[in-house]
Amino acid sequence: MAVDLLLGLQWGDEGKGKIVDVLTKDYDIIARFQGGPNAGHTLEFDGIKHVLHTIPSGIFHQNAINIVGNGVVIDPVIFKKELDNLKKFNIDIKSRLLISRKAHLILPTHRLLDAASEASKGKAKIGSTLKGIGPTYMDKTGRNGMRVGDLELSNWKDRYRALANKHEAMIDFYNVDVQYDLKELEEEFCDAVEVLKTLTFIDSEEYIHQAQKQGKTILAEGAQGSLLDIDFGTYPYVTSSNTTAAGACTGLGVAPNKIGEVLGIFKAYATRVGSGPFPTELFDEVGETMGRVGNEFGATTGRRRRCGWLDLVALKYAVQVNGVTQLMMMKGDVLSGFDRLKVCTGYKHNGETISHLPYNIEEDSVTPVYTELKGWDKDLTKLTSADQLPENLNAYIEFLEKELEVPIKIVSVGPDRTQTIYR
Ligand code: 2SA
Ligand code: MG
Repeated sequence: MAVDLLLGLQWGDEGKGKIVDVLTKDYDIIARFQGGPNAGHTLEFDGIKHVLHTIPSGIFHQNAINIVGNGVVIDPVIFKKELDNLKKFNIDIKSRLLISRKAHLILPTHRLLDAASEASKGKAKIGSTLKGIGPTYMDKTGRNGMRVGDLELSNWKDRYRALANKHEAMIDFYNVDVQYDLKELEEEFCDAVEVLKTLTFIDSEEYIHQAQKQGKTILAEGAQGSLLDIDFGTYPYVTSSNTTAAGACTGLGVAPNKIGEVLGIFKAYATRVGSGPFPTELFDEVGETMGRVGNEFGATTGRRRRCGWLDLVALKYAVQVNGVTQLMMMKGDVLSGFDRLKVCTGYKHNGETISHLPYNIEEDSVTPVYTELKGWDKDLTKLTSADQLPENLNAYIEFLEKELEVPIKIVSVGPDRTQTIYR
């Protein structure tokens, strides 16, 4: 069986966690392929809200196997906290959650390096989640990293020490004010490593290959969004992994010809957390309302998310880079009550109107060109089927489908599992 992908098409926080949870009933295996505890995947059902960071969003389903793939970076300390939060749900973690030996480890000093790097950048900081993501991927590509499989070696602490020593020298080099008690952090790290070691480590590419041969259905769950991709995002204001479709191939060891459906998920408006360009950002009451009604706060850091109109230029780019075959529109309910809605369908750039994403989308380089559509008033949160959607929302959806040339198959009308409409 081919592996289906579920990807965020904007700057993250599109609602991937919710959709994976909704779709898991159709899949045997859910696999994360990139990112780490910078992600905040929010799931709501039975009146409880869960936030996952490293653990795949299929964990609440009894029959699904969840895999943390080789492309992911794991912080044992945060991982342990996630496991602690799950304890009360009596999930058989050992048989349902499998970890790739090739996934890299986030050390406490990676987190400190992230903080030092951000502090040294001053106003130009990336606005990272300070989870050590960048420095860990730097060690991976620099061929210095520690992997989960290394924890099976008797001398793993020596390897840890050698890498941490190097990091300490690098932190000094930054010459910024980062306060820390490394001894305490190391104790916490070593305790958490022991917990991690109680889980099942696997060669996940082999496991997935065999599962495919046996006809198992597999969904690869992306984290962050396409515009935060290290290659195709708004560099340098991006995360340090490939969040796009190709990242699932390298992050799980799945061949490109074994990829099936590519499910692209987007919000009916746009948000961004952290620094970096955002052409359709709103600084007025409209943006403020989107943030308030949509509860737009970082699920990992609690930071307020910036809000703006839907950017179809950027969304088309993401659809193209990922080869999206089906779209899912989230948070349409948040737009209820606006008289008119704007959608960015082009940019003014160097005196021309363009409909593709140029190299630079910094503020003074592009000005959005908007198409206006009629809004709707109806509260969508109680709707259960597509025939109940208000006319103007249908017109909004059809406009987007025409522009993006991909069908919108799911319209989400609230955070709960049940608030999901199929078209
Ligand atoms: P990092 O920590 O090195 O990956 O940060 C680099 C940039 O990537 C952004 N980023 C994110 N953007 C949206 N959502 C993310 N996850 C959390 C959430 C974020 C939070 O679900 O809300 O709680 O703040 C996420 N992770 C990374 C980050 O803001 C930087 O712009
Ligand atoms: Mg999120």
